[in-house]
Amino acid sequence: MKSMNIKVRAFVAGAVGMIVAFGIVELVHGIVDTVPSVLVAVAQRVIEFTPGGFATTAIEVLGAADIPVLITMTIILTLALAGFLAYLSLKSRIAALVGLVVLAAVALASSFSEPLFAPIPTVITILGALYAGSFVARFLLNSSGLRTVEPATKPASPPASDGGPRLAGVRSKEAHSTGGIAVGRRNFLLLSGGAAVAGLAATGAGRWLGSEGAGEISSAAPLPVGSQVGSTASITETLPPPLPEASLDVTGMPPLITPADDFYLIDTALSSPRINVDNWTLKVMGEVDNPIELSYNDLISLPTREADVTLSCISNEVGGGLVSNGRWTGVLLSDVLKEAGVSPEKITSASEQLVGRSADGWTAGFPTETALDGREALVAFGLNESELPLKHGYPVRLVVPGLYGYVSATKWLTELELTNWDFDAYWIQRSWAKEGPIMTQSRIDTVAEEDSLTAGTIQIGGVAWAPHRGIDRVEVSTDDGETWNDAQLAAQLALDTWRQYVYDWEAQPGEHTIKVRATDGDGETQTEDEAAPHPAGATGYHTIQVTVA
Ligand SMILES: Nc1nc2c(c(=O)[nH]1)N[C@H]1C(S)=C(S)[C@@H](COP(=O)(O)O)O[C@H]1N2
Ligand SMILES: [Mo]
Repeated sequence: MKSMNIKVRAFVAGAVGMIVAFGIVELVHGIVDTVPSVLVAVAQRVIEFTPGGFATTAIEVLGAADIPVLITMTIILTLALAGFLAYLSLKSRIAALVGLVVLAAVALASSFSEPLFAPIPTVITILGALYAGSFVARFLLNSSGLRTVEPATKPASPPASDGGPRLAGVRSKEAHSTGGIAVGRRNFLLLSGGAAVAGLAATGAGRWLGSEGAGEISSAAPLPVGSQVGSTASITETLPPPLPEASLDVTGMPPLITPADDFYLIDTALSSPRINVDNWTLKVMGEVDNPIELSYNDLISLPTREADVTLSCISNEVGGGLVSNGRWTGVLLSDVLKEAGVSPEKITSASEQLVGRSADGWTAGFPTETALDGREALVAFGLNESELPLKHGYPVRLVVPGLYGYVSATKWLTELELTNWDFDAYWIQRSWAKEGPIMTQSRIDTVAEEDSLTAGTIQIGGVAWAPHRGIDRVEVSTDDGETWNDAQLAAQLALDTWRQYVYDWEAQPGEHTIKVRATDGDGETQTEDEAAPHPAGATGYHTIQVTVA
């Protein structure tokens, strides 16, 4: 059996030490909410510090996969770095120590930017984990005889043939009187593997414990409204179930109201802030007469209502899935602002922007006017008659009809600030358009390019949306836009929601290019000009090519 190269052994020892360190932090994080996951924290800082263009591309390209990809990259880089440091420690303890201090500094700084962290437990955990990790790495190095063998005690061994120093301990076990328990490759691998498994098990246990806790925090429980002891809350306005006429019975049509589990998901949070509703407050501050801080009970004591609102992400491609329709429960944003003394007449240039800020420091801003113009902008705490799911902003978020999520729909909401227009919120700083009205769009849902179609009646259907303007007309073309046919429309559920359409196409065999276009309630037909999502939202007609047999 050939000995393992020194470099490889040192590298493995360092990486294994890091796995152990990660395991310790993850385990503590799973038990203690206020000690952040250092992995998530570091990856989160990477997201925040990457230039907008890159972050944006990553989000567009990777979509929901951005989280696992980023975490995996962070893990690989950190393990590689730790391996290198272990190797470096063979040549210069000082250099390795400096590297370790830098690692500790990065871990601490990243964790300190996480929402809801507690400084002292976090410092103890991170330093403890790094100490334990380097102890394990050192033990593994010692077990290889790498760190303890003095040149004088080296047994006579053939000169290294690969240019590097040969591993002394591998062939001669008696040589290490200085404390190293020299082991062969098999035992080294066993020891390393054991330590790595322990680290991974700790990580798994931490993840499991953490997810248990998250389950308790938001289990999509029924809304607490009206059932809170000592609360005056009651739903003052509930909506009747959607009329049957609002839904078309066509195979492949998305449900009129998107189930919470299927609601599209976009945010920069690698792990959702876990907020205890008993400690949660909403501050209304900035240029207001009467700054206030509402508890959850204060909030739900205001008149509550339901509203059907379609939410869309500006990153949605034409024909894409980053759009969903929810039945939201909440308090009118205008009612919350009124509590702070805000009224339309008092808006000045100093207070013309309303900025929502989240527990994780994310921001979104839109014209204050929009909150007061009569639309059902909500400080929402419910989705589809249940509490907001953790990922969709539990306990409280904003929903503003007609605006893309990036300028309006702050999840895990903790602050509303009235300020001037100069303030640039999160995605504006990263080069997206300052204002984000949702573009009129339509999508073909019931027919896809890969479907095998046969001649006869084919139902081309889907959804069209222009939140707060409504949809007046949808047309379908089956000849690449030469001629257009009016689609049948379902009843409009609300001005702020999408609308289903269907066109019964008498299909002939051959190749066909199908297009759809919608006209909003103002009589404006969506533009044919194709634009990418960046910077102001995708435009163009959803187009598919089909073959009919
Ligand atoms: N705190 C926070 N809120 C946020 C975001 C975010 O990154 N952080 N993303 C916004 C964006 S870009 C969109 S499109 C919507 C998406 O809401 P959803 O995930 O509930 O569909 O949330 C908005 N609210
Ligand atoms: Mo978005």
